[in-house]
Amino acid sequence: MYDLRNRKIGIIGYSRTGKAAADFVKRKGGIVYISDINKKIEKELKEKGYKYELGKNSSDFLRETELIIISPGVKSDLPFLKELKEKGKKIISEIEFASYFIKGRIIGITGSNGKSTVTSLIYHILKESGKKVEIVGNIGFPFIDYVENDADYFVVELSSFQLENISRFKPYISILLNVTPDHLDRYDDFNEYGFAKFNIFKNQDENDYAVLNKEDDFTMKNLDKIRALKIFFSIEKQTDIYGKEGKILYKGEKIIDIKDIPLIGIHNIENVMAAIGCLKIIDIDNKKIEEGIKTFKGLEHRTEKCGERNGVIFINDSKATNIDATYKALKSFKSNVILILGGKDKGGDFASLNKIIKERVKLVILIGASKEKIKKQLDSNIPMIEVGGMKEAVEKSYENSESGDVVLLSPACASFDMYDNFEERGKDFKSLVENLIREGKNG
Ligand code: UMA
Ligand code: ADP
Repeated sequence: MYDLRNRKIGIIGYSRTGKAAADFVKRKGGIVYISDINKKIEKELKEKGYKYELGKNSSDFLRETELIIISPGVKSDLPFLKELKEKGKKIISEIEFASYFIKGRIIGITGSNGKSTVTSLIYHILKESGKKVEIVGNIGFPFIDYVENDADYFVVELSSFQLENISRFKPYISILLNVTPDHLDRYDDFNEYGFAKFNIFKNQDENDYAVLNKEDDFTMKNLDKIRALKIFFSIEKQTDIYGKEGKILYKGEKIIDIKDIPLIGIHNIENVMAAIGCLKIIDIDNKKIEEGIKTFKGLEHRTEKCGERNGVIFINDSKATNIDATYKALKSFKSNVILILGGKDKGGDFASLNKIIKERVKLVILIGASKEKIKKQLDSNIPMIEVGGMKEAVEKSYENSESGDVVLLSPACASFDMYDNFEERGKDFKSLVENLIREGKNG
């Protein structure tokens, strides 16, 4: 336990993470220094009695501080951070800071896609099994807000951004679901991104565990960097956790029939396998795992069925903010898909969707800021139309559909060109679909 009394703690970024960290430091008697490029937060900072600099982030303002907590949205390679490091300042992420104050064990979940689903599923089953457990991290609940709760396990969703600045953070169980291109607007290249994720293993030793995807190339190429005991899952090969004759097996024992998994898509079978790996390490019994999977509702905005009109099914996959998530969503439907694609590009290569689009998609509806780039990268013989916004996208999708089709919003892009976040985008889509269905009933 770290004594924060009268310690000068710098916090870079004052949004969800920074606010939570500042509240904690203040409560523990520390002196808070906030640095944020956003000028609009001055009133709140004054009221709280924090020291602050707004409109910029400078090394000069933070020079008096002893420890600096950096928000995940702030890039780690900014010049002022380099200056601070040269002055010997310790810069850590909020998950590292939080880990100094907990008694329970950390289950860390990272990967390009599936983190929130697996984090929620593990939390659900541990809770149902009577464990004292908290769900925290990138999923939207800053870890530091929960450190004083009495928990056996903290199930922590971890982004590559959070993992960039750790020094002692050490999960008991680390899960790496997959490493596929994402956030290439923040990283120089794919390797840099992948190795940020690999930081999850950095402090683990032979007494810890790593749950790994045998089908993931980046993971398999870098196994030598993992000291923890390895447990593998695979949808293709026989390994610790795998599928056989319609069942998921753990070291030969049946856990669940695949048909009983209430989530759509092969990617969710992988997610269930990863969760099983973790739950078996902490000795949850097979019956509880099976029941927990069956009663897991899935998360909003992830291949979520949100309506049907005249045999046309609408799926909201607004959380698909990168190419692989959209690829996996398309793999979940055999054919007759009308795909709504586009938004704010994160540097992905849309050409890698050409093959699966040709196999399964009858029409692509392009929306958002990346329309032109996508149009250039997709093969010109793929039927595509451009629309002005989500309302038109939903209207056109229905006009062009027939019974048996699936209208899939799976944008492969961030939402920030049109919305505040992916949740708003998904909600907008769902309410437009609801209207369409209501119109159908009324007329
Ligand atoms: N800021 C600066 N200087 C900069 C950049 C930003 O001062 O150079 C300031 C901004 O003005 C703002 C603050 O920093 O006030 C923003 O901080 P933030 O972007 O870290 O946002 P938080 O609200 O603290 O949310 C973060 C995560 N956001 C990001 O990683 C971008 C949330 O993940 C997370 O839920 C939350 O912490 C709680 O842990 C969101 C996310 O999009 C969901 N994550 C990415 C993803 O899932 O793909 C990684
Ligand atoms: P994350 O928290 O990593 O963004 P989510 O569980 O929120 O993951 O899912 C994000 C998107 O990725 C959704 O579109 C979802 O359908 C898709 N997805 C979920 N699990 C996987 C997986 N294992 N592999 C690829 N895509 C996935």
